[in-house]
Amino acid sequence: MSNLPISAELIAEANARELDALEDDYASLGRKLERAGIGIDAVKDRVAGFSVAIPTWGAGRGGTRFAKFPIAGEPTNIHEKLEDCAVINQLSCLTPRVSPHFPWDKVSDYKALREEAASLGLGFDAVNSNTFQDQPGQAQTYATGSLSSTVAATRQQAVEHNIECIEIGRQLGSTDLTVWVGDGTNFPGQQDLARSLDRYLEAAAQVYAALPGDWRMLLEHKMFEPAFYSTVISDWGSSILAAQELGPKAKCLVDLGHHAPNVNIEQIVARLHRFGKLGGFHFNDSKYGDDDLDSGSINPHQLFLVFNELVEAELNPRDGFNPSYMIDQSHNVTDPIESMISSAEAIGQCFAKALLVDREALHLAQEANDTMMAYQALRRAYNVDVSPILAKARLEAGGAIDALGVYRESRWRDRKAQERKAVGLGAGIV
Ligand code: PSV
Ligand code: MN
Repeated sequence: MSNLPISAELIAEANARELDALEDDYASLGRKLERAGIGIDAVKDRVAGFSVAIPTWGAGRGGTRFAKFPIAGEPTNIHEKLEDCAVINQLSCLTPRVSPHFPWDKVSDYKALREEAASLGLGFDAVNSNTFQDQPGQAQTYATGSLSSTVAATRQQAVEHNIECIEIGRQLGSTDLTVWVGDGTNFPGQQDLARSLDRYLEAAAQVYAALPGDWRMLLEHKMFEPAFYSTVISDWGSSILAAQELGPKAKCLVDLGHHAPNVNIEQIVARLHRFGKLGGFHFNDSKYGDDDLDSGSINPHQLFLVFNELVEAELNPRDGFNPSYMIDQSHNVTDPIESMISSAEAIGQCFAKALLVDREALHLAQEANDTMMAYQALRRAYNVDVSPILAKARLEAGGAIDALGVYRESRWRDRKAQERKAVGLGAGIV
C-alpha cells in the first residue's frame, strides 16, 4: 500500500503552473546540446536512473560540539525520519533509499520497518555501525577506542555490534555495512600507531568474516575528529591498505569532508577505482575541515570533477565498479528536508554535467598534451545550466518541477510541529 506523504494534487497543480516554462527551457537547452551532438533525452534518461541515498540522521537538525538548535516538527524517531525522507524522495525523485545508523534507529521489528519504508516509496541503503559513542548499559567503553582498543573485551563488543548491524541490515534488505571508527589519539605517544592498526585489522577481519556473500564492507576514513592527533583509518592510504588486507568485499568509502583542506579528492577517487576499491561516497561540502555543509554549496566544481572521474570510471570499469552514493551532512541552520532536496539536486546536476563532457575531445586533447583544450572540454560541460534536465526527469517520475517550492507550499514542517513532540536541546556532532 502506498502512503506517500505529500498530496498528489498539490504537486500536479504546482507542476501545471511551471510546465510551459520548463518545456521552453528544456527545448532551448535541447537545441544547444544538439549543436554539440548530444541528445538531451538520452542525458535526461541517465539522470532519471541516478539516485543518492539519504541518511536517517540527516533528517534531524545537526549540531556542533557547542550546541544544537532544534526546530519545531523535527523527527524524533525512525518512523518520523522515514516520513521526512519520503517527502524528500517524493518531491525530488532522487533519493529512494535511506541509510540507517545503529543503535540510533533500533526497533523491535525490522520486517515491519522495511514494509513501512516500502509503503513510503523507500528502500534501505548501507547500514552504519556506531562504535564512537557509548550506549546506556553498555559493558565496555569506547572512550579510548573500539575495533582498535587495547582492551580485548572492548574490541569484541565492537565486533559483535557490527555483526548485529549486518543481521539487522539483512532484514532491511541492505547489502553494505559502512564502518567508521572514531578510534585515534589526542597525544603523541598515547598509543602505538602501528599496533593500533594491527588490532583494528584483526577485529575488522572478524566483522568481514560475518558478511553474507553479496555484501560489502565500506571502510570510511577520516583524518581528525573526535581524535585530533591521529586516527586509525586516517586517510585513503590507510583505508585502501586495510581494504586490500581484508579482502575483495572490503571497499573504501570517501566522505568528502574527511580530508585535509585542498586535497585533490577527484584524484583519490581515480586511484581507488584503479585498484578496484572504490566503494562509495558520503557527499557533503566543506570550507575548513569536516564542516558537513550542504553538498555543492562551497565547491560545486570539485563535486563536478569527482563525477567526471566517476563517468571515466564507468567507461573503464574495474572489479565490480558499483559505488554507493549517499549524502552525509549536518543541517545546523536549515530545515533538513530543504537541505537534502537542494543537495540531491546539486549532486544530480554534477552527474548530468559530467555526462555532457565531450570525452572524445577530452581524450584527444589529453593525448596531444593540448592542456587548454582538455581543460575547455571540462569547462564547456561545467558551464551548462542542466537544471531543466533534472526538472524534466523529476516531472516524468511524478515529482515536483519546483521541489522546494512545493515543499514550502505543503506546510509540512508546520503541520508536523503540531503532531510531533519537541526534540530536546543539547549538543552533538552527527
Ligand atoms: C563521521 O564524521 C561520519 O561521517 C560517519 O559517516 C558517521 O557515521 C556519520 O558521520 C554520523 O556521525
Ligand atoms: Mn560520513
